[in-house]
Amino acid sequence: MTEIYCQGCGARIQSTDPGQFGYVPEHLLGEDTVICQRCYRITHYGRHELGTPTADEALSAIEHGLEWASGIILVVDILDFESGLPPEFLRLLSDRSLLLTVNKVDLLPEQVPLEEVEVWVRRRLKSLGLSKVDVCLVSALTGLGFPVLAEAVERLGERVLLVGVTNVGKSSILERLLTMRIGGGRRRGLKPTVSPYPGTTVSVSQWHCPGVTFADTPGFAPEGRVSDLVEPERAVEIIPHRSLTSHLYPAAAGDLLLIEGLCIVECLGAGQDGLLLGFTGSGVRWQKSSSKHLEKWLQRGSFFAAWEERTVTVKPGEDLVISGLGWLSARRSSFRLRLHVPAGVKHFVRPNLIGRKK
Ligand SMILES: Nc1nc2c(ncn2[C@@H]2O[C@H](COP(=O)(O)OP(=O)(O)OP(=O)(O)O)[C@@H](O)[C@H]2O)c(=O)[nH]1
Ligand SMILES: [Mg+2]
Repeated sequence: MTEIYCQGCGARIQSTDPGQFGYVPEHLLGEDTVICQRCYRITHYGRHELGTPTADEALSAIEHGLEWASGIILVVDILDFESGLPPEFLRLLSDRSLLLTVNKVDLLPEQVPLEEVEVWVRRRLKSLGLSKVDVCLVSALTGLGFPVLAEAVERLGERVLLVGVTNVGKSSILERLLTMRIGGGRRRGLKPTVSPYPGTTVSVSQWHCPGVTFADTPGFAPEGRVSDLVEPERAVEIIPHRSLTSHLYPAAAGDLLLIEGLCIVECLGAGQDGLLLGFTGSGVRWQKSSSKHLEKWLQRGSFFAAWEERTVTVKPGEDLVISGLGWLSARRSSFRLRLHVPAGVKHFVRPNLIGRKK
């Protein structure tokens, strides 16, 4: 019997185990069964079922896709840029030419010029040893940047693979590219399954268009993102979907900034009039307190098995990024900060993304 694959998530269709990916009840199996029950329920009811593929399953699907592909679109989320380029993932792509597609730029504040963001992206890539990649800034939500992306895709050959870490918008970008290539109607309403929960796409799904075949892949599971350490429902609140919010705090030694049980930033030292400007998704609450209450706040975050401390210096014009959560931008002064994060969470110091550049 020929195997059928779910067009939405790439899982092999089966009707033996509702607890596994690709399930379709037997009486619904037909020649044109192309969507599994999980994708149907995600798309129609916004449900999150059966979890996500394991990191190894995702990796093996990506490797399989890489062998097949003539060209690669590497998708990153502008709001979690560094987490989208983990070295262990880049090693898989090291001998391939890449079209880096920086998605979700609609979430940046309106006053941020995209030309400036592009310069910032190119500088960041250079510092990561990726100066040779082509770059496109897009929003799969609004369609911004897609004419340029579609033109760049023409140079990738006949087999184009979308890769990236989970939840950066690979399937959403593919959906827009498909609409540009073959229109919605001629796909009989079929589209790659998109959801706010990381880990939606399960395996490789291919989409044939005139002159090119696209393939979607599951997201590479990066290490060290706060959003991957919490329950899926909480992750959806943390990951910015509709907007980014900023929080401005004058900060001096002895101040604590609390990012809702997910991270505590202790100010050990700062110059005069120093300001910390925090950015996270709008579902994350911030609060200011004092170092003398540190123990109390750490205990409140005890749903994490362990916490870690890092001491970091952030200069004016730099951001301290907390992977999978957001970032703090130092203004007017250098800061000596002690970061309390759930064990394993990564942090980065980088030139600031938003605001005046040096
Ligand atoms: N604001 C905004 N949200 C976006 C954009 N692109 C995708 N999203 C949202 O980001 C979430 C993840 O999108 P997907 O397309 O499922 O991401 P993915 O990379 O395929 O995710 P996995 O299959 O889990 O690896 C969904 O809630 C999308 O609606 C964008 O340009 N702007
Ligand atoms: Mg996907």
